[in-house]
Amino acid sequence: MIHNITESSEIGDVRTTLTRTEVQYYDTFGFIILRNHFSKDEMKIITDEFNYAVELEFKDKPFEKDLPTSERAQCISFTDSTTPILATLAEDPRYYKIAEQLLGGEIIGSQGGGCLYVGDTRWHPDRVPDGRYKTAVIDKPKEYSRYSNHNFGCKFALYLEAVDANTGALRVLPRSHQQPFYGELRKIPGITDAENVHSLPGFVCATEPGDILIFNHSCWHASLGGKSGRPMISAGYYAYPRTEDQAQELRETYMHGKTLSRKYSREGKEPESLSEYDQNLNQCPLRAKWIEYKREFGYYDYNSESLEEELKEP
Ligand SMILES: O=C(O)CCC(=O)C(=O)O
Ligand SMILES: [Fe+2]
Repeated sequence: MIHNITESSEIGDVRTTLTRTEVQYYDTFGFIILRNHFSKDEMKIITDEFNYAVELEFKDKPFEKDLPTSERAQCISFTDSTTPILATLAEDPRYYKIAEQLLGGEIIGSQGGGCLYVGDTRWHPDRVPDGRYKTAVIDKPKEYSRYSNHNFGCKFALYLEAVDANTGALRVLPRSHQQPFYGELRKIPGITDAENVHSLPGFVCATEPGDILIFNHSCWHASLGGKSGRPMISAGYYAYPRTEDQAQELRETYMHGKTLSRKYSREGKEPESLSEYDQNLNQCPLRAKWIEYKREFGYYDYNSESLEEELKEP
């Protein structure tokens, strides 16, 4: 029984490591749910801060609850000065220590963010498709797939309201983080189409507030039936690259992230100046290290014009 494999901690237990069996479960299936990772009291504080962040975010441009999908993400940013707990969630040992364990060594974290989802989410992994950029490995044989089973990164998702199969819980395709399954899914015609969210045999990660879901960036996921404005907080980590291919993929990932944030932002462009997070005014040493790593892999290098250049013709 799964319940015996993944431990349910006592409410409010502070867990900064997983058991060996939990890591094995994550490695095998590509995701894991940690029950009661946050206590009820903590969830109250987190939810209050989140609601404040929502208020600030949508003060001038109201949330669009009638959009058909979340294609245009309605994201909420956190800052050290306005929402200090959420702004530093990725630096909480209950997150980053577990990420280090799952990614097997040095990691690169970045600021978490919030989202109010609208409608279903189509099937996708959180990884840049092969060959998306001109800079992608070019002198490899045609059948070469840059994507290996390298444990590229993971995401921590915290849903602030109970979600289940019909109300927007994340569904995942267990083991789809591994080749050849990952690549075979890419070949299924229409797999990422909106009408096919129902069609694949996903495992439903129903959660209660306080539970967190961790999934491998390569694991395919989707969701169905969420209410408009379904709140979620996420934080992502990458493994520090160990080979040139991995370094290249991370560079492309940062580049792609900027493209997406520009495409989906309401302003149609990325912010001009460093975010408050990246200024690290409180001089958090962990954050300072991650900022250096991000600099090393080009996170701060791209602007709209050079991105246009880098993007392949469709
Ligand atoms: O909750 C959802 O509907 C989608 C979440 C997702 O795709 C993600 O966090 O990467
Ligand atoms: Fe995703």
